[in-house]
Amino acid sequence: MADRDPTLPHHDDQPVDGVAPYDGPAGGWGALRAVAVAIKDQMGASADTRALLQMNQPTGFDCPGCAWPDPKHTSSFEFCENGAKAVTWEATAKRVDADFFARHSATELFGWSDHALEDAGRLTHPLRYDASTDHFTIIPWDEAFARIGAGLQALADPNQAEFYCSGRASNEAAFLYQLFARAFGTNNFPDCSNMCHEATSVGLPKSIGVGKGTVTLEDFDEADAIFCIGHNPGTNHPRMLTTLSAAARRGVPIVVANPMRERGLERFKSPQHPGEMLTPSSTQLASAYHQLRVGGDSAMLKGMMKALLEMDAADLAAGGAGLLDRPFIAGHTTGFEALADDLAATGWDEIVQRSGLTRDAIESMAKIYAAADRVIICYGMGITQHGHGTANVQLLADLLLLRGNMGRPGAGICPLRGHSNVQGDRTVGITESPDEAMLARLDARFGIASPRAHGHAAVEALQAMRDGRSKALIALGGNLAVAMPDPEASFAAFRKLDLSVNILTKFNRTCLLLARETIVLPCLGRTEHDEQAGGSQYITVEDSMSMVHASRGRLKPATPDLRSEPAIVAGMAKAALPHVAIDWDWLVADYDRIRDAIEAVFPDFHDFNTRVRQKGGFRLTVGASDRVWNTPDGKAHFLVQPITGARGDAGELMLTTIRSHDQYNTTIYGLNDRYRGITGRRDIVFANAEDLAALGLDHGDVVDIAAGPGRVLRGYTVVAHAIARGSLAAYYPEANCLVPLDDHDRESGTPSYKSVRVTMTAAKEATEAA
Ligand SMILES: Nc1nc2c(c(=O)[nH]1)N[C@H]1C(S)=C(S)[C@@H](COP(=O)(O)OP(=O)(O)OC[C@H]3O[C@@H](n4cnc5c(=O)[nH]c(N)nc54)[C@H](O)[C@@H]3O)O[C@H]1N2
Ligand SMILES: Nc1nc2c(c(=O)[nH]1)N[C@H]1C(S)=C(S)[C@@H](COP(=O)(O)OP(=O)(O)OC[C@H]3O[C@@H](n4cnc5c(=O)[nH]c(N)nc54)[C@H](O)[C@@H]3O)O[C@H]1N2
Ligand SMILES: [Mo]
Repeated sequence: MADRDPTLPHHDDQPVDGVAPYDGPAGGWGALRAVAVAIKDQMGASADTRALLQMNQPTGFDCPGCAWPDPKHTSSFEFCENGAKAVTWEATAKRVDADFFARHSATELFGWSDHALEDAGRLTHPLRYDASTDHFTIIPWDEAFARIGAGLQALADPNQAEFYCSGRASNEAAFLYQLFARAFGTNNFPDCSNMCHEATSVGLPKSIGVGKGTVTLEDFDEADAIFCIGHNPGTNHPRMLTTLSAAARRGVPIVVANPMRERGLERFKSPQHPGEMLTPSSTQLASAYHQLRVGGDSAMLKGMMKALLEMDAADLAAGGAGLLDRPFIAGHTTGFEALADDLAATGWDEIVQRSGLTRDAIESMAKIYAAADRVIICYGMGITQHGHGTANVQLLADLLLLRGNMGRPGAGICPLRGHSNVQGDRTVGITESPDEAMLARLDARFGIASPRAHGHAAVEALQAMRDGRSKALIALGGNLAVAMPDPEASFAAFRKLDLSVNILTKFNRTCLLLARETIVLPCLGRTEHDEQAGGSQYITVEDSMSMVHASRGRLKPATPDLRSEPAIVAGMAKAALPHVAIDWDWLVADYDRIRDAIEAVFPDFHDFNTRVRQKGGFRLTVGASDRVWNTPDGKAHFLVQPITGARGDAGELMLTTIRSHDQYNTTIYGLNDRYRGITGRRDIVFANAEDLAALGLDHGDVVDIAAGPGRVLRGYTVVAHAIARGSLAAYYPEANCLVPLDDHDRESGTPSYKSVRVTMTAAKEATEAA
C-alpha cells in the first residue's frame, strides 16, 4: 500500500459506509485482482480464458471495451482490467433461457437493478412479450422476423420507424443495417454517437474539414506536450495509460484539466512492467493537474489563448519572432483576426470566475503549450456533453491551430471515442444527414431509391416517439432508454410504440418498456466464432485513430441458436422488404461481399478485402492529418465562441454525470469505484468540502439533489472529494433523471449530461425525522 495521499480528504472522524480514500496508483495488483474476480464470477472454474489472450492481437478479436488503438507490434497481449471485464461479461457462463423467463414476469424484472438484469446472463433465443401472461416467451427466428416485417409494413410512413445503432456493431453489420433502413425508406438513424462525440463530428468539419481525430498512436512518441481535458483514461480507455506512461518517462509534460482528481491521470503501475509491479514504484503521469469548474472549459480555453497572444505580443515587442506559427496561419487558415479581437475583448475577470482557475494557473498552461514544438490535445465527454459541446471542441481546434499543431508529426487533436466501433458505424453510413454523393453510389450499387430527406438523430427520435410521430424502434445493440436523459419522458415514449425490437447479447431495461409488439433477438458477441454459409467469418472495426482492422471471435457461441448481427439484419430485411431485389443471404454468406459493397459506396475503402488482411489493417484518409482542409474554401478556420457553461456565481452548483470504474455505460459490472474510494454502492454524490461547509452539510450527510420541479434525486450520500468548487458529480445512468431531454447542444444534439444546474439540500426524510 502506498503512503497516504495528503491531498485527499480522509475524514477518519466521520466514517461513511463504503467510502475510504484510495491512496494507491492506477493499475497495479488491484487491477490484476479485479480481473481474477471477474473471471471467477462470470466464467466459473472451467473458464476458457483463451479469449483474454486473444484480445487485440493481430489474429484475435478487437476488445469491445473502448476505441483506443492497438499498437502495431504487439508481442504479448495488452493487459487491461476493464477490457477483461468487458470480455468476461460477454463470455459469461450464465444464461437467461426459457426457464428464466418462465420464472420471472416482465413486471418483476422491471423492479430489478440494471446490474441484476444483465448479470443474469446471455440471451439464448428470440423472445416475444406475451401481454396475456406478462412473460417473455421463446419464439422461432422465422416467426420473429415475420412479426418484425409485418410491424414495419403496417406503418403509414417509413419515417415512423427509428433505426438505432450502438457503437459496438461492426462495419459489416452497420453497413447492412443502413442499407436495410434506406431501402425501407428512412434516414432515421439515432445512434449512440449522438450522446457521445457528436460535438466532434459536427464541430471539427467546420474547423479543420474532418470530424475525426488527426493523430495516430505513433504521434504520441513524438509529442513534446500532451493535454488531457475531460476524460478519464484509468477507467474508460486504460490501454492509453501505457502510452501516457511512455510519454511521462520521456519527460513529456502531461497537463490535465478535469474538475475531479482522477487517479488514472496521476499515477500508474503497469501490470506489464515487472519492475513496477514488484516494487512500490509507479509512473507519475500528470505533470500539472488543473481542477477547473464543471462546465468551465470554454473560459479556460479562451484564457489559454488570451495568455498565448499576450506572451506572443511581449515576445514580438522584445524583438523575438513571436510565439504563433505565422506562416501556417497565413497559408492555411482564415479567421485569425476575428479570434484575436475577441480574445482581446474578453476580460480576465470573467475567465477566472467562470473557469474556476486562477490567472496564474491558466498562464502556466499556456506557457507549457507555447514551449512545446509538438502538442497533442486529448479530450472526452468532459468537453462534448454540454449545451455548447460543439463550441468547446472548436475552441480546442483554435488553440492547436495558433501554433500550427495540426497535420504534422507529434501534433494534433485526439478525441477519445467511446464504443469500440462508434467511429466506423458513422463512416459506413449510419447518419441521419447523409450526403448526396454517398446516397447516389448506394442507389447505383443496389438499385434502390434511398430517401433524400434528412432523418432523426437520438434526441429527435425520442421527441418523435414521445409525440406519437414515430411508432417503431429497431435497436441494433445498446440500451437507448437508459442511456438517454430524462427517463420519465423517455420511458413513456418507448411504451407508446407499436413495435420495439432489441438485438442484444444481454437483456436490459429497454426491452422492458413494453410496446404493442416487443421482440428481443439474441446475437453473437465479438469474442464468438461466426460461421456462415461461406465458412468462418471475421468482421472489421475502425478505432479512434481511423485505423480499420479485422476482428475474429474464436469462442464457442453462448448457444447454437445465436445469429450474427449481419444475419439478423438480413433476416429482418427479407421479411420487411420482400419486393426489394437485394440478395441478403448472398451478402451474409461471405462478409467479403459486404466489404466489397462498402468499398463501392465509400471509395476510401479501396482494396478493402486486401488491405484489411494485412497485419494491423489500414488507416482511412484524414485530410487534416496531411494539412488538406476539406472545408468549402480549403482552409482551416479559427472560430470565435462565447464563454458558456458555468457562471461561477457564489452558491452555483453544476452537476456532472460520470462512469464508475465498474461499469460500461448502462452495463453495471459491480458496485465499486476503486480509484475514487467507493465500495459496494452507487448512491453517492461527490462534492467539494468548502461547498459543503457553505451549505451547512457534512461529509456523509444524506441529501436530495434537485434540477427543477419533478427532477429530484433523493437520498444520496454526499462525499467530500477532490473536486473543484461549485462542482458535483454523480454516476450515470442513475442521475439521468436530472437531465431534461430538451437540454442539449443545439448544434450537435448532444445532451448536457455534464452540466446540470442543481441545488443540494439535506434529504427531506432526514429533515422531517429530525
Ligand atoms: N470501462 C469503461 N470503458 C468505457 C466506457 C465505460 O463506461 N466503461 N464507456 C465508453 C464510452 S461510450 C465512452 S464515450 C468513453 C467515455 O470516456 P470519458 O470521456 O473518460 O467518460 P466519463 O466518465 O463520462 O467522464 C470523463 C471525465 O470528464 C470529467 N468531467 C466531467 N465534467 C467535466 C467538465 O465540465 N469539464 C472537464 N474538462 N471535465 C469534466 C470527469 O471528471 C471525468 O474524469 O469511454 C468508453 N470506454
Ligand atoms: N448521464 C449520462 N448519460 C449518458 C452518458 C453520460 O456520460 N452521462 N454517456 C452517453 C454515451 S457516451 C453513450 S455512448 C451512451 C451509451 O449508450 P448505448 O450504446 O445505447 O448503451 P450501452 O450501455 O453501451 O449498451 C449496453 C447493451 O449493449 C448490448 N450489447 C453488448 N454487446 C453487444 C454486441 O456485441 N452486440 C449487440 N447487438 N448488443 C450488444 C447489451 O445487451 C447491453 O445491454 O450513453 C450515454 N448516456
Ligand atoms: Mo460514448
